[in-house]
Amino acid sequence: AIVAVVGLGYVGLPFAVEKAKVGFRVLGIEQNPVRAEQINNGENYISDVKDEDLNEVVNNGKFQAVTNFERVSEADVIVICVPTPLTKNLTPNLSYIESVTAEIANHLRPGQLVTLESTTYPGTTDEVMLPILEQVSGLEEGKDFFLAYSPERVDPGNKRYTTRNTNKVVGASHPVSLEVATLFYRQTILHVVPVSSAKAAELVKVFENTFRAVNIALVNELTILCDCMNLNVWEVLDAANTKPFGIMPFYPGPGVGGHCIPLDPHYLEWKAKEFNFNTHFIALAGEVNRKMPQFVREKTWRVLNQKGIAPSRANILVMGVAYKKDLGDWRESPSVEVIELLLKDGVEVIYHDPYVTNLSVGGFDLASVELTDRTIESADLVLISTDHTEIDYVNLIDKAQIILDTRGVTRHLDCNQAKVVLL
Ligand code: SAJ
Repeated sequence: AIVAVVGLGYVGLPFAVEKAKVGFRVLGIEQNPVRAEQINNGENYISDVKDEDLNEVVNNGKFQAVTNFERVSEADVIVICVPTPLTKNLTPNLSYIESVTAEIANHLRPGQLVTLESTTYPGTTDEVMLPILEQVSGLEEGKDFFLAYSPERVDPGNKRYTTRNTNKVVGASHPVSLEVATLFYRQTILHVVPVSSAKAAELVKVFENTFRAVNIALVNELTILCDCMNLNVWEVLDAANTKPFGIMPFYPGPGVGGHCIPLDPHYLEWKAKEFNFNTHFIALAGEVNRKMPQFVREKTWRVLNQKGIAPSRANILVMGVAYKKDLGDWRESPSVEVIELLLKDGVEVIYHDPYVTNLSVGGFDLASVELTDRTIESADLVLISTDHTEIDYVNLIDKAQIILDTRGVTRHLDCNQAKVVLL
């Protein structure tokens, strides 16, 4: 069978390589010619994809990338993994989905299955894509062709859960379409969970990420409260976790980054307004999470002042700029926002991140400094902003003058914690 994957980013490329590895012929349709070229040369650009896997499927002819839809009618299944960004005022921008759907509609033929994987508001598949596909092709969904929605659940940097062993929810409004889509996904994914409509599957996805955003906001709010009450929020959370079944593993941080958690809940908020329904949790979670970089900046000031150092004369070593640990993605990273705030205060900031060699923030171009004892000792304050696993935190505590740990990564270390201030 031939699978077309539209959009070869951090969702599409791992999916395409997985399918090609198990024997599907995969036609990648990628609008960016540079990326298409890289793929056909076996050059990998997504860290969750193994270079050798990409090379194997490109060299054995199972996977190739093109930049247009001319050959999409060859495919039995067309999987759409294009971005669904939000505009500045948090309204969904479906332009990518609409344009690729129109292209597919022009080449649609009987027997094809089309599935959407991009995170979007409930209703996109049935209310936006279906009309375009039927009207332009003249074919009938559920009879001539099949349409379904199946959200990706890739967790960037997670080595344990991959595309193959992460449970896959699939939804379609027509029972035959649901049957066809479920069969397709079951060929490469261990556990597929069908639901009764595309809308339900769309809601599952935005709810999952809303759940994370709300719970992260809850522990962030607790952090600010503990700061007022001079309590250690990490001690409180760890002790609360001793409850049978514990509380979910959510922990404070300098804010919420990445392209999913800060944004996805607003798809639900936007759709709910159609029914004059206010999703208070979503708005509040966004508000609390967006406050955290400012809170880290204020706490940094306080720690410096307690040492008699004016922020404008301080030099700070920031440890970690990626939006979360053990990966190099620093776009929409709260750590970068903290750096920008400190630079505006006149603080001299240097950073070390094993995954991010260069960074441009607030008009400055910074490069990751080499982590020598000298670099650590000469900083007035070391700010741990991303808790990469490979850092030697015991040595960091030993050599640093003072540490502000915004991730609680040092709290269980068996060493002198006198120099550590926890968020
Ligand atoms: N964060 C906290 N405290 C926490 C958890 C996360 O401050 O307790 C921060 C992280 O540092 C990061 C941000 O929130 O800056 C988002 O982290 P994340 O791991 O929730 O989000 P992503 O975007 O890396 O990946 C998530 C996936 N996460 C997990 O499965 C753990 C999953 O929800 C989605 O599949 C994915 O977003 C997506 O693409 O929607």
